[in-house]
Amino acid sequence: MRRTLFTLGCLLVWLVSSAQYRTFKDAAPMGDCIRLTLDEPYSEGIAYNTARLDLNNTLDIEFEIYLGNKDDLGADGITFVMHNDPRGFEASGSYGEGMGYGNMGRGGSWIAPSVAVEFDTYQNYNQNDPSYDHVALLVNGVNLHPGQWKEEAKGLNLEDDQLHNFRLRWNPTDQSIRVNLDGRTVYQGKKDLINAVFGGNTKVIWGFTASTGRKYNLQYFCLKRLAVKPVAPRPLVAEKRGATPKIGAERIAVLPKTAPPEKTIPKIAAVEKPLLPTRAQEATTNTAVRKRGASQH
Ligand SMILES: [Ca+2]
Ligand SMILES: [Ca+2]
Repeated sequence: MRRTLFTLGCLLVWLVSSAQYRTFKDAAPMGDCIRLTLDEPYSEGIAYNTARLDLNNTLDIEFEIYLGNKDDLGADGITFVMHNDPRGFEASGSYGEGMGYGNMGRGGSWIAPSVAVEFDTYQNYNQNDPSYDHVALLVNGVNLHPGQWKEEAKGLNLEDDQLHNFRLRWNPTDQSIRVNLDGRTVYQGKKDLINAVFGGNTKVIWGFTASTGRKYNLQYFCLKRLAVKPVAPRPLVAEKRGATPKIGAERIAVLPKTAPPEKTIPKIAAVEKPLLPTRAQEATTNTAVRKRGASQH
């Protein structure tokens, strides 16, 4: 269990270090965040975490994403992607409406096999995009989406110069996927990712892609947290930075409130139930033993 806890701790630490991401094209570390596109036309950036995720585990991933400050003149958006593309950590799609994920015949190829969540800020009619910013689940590098999150978000503008909270949860037991944006559920469904998308493979490369086109915005993401929970009888519980440990949780890993500089990351503080008797319990037990001993003599 201690080894598992240590492994979990490592995963949490990885999230606070931008050095754990491979970036290429226009992507580059930017403090605790990673820039994906420049605030320029025809920019494209990709960032992949260096550790693969195992879809046999329950995943809970959370990031902050920034999609720019230009609405009418902004484009194109960000995708969060998990893939097993033969190009590995070099996999990319096209700029523009491809968002670095799909293939629009502008260089690159679609990333596949894959599943992605797009945060699309530019309407492309041939991709069935609505006139406002939207979120959709994409598969195998195809940007066209028959449906998207829209009903409650008409008029949604993600290019508002604000960070937006993105959370994705995956449960292999019931194959459920849930995506939240700023606390609201924007996608909820079931999909056999392991077999229907990844052909039985469970290890996937994961990260972000983004691009601009004729219109553009600065776009980046910031590291938040990752909790990986093996589907096992004794679950682990991972909490946000600075969170108060929940009473009753068997094992809790807590990160410091503020992400420290990369080279001074402290050890993860572990809170565990005491396995040995306390001093008070020992004293009581010893007294009882002495009394029993005295009465026998
Ligand atoms: Ca679009
Ligand atoms: Ca917009």
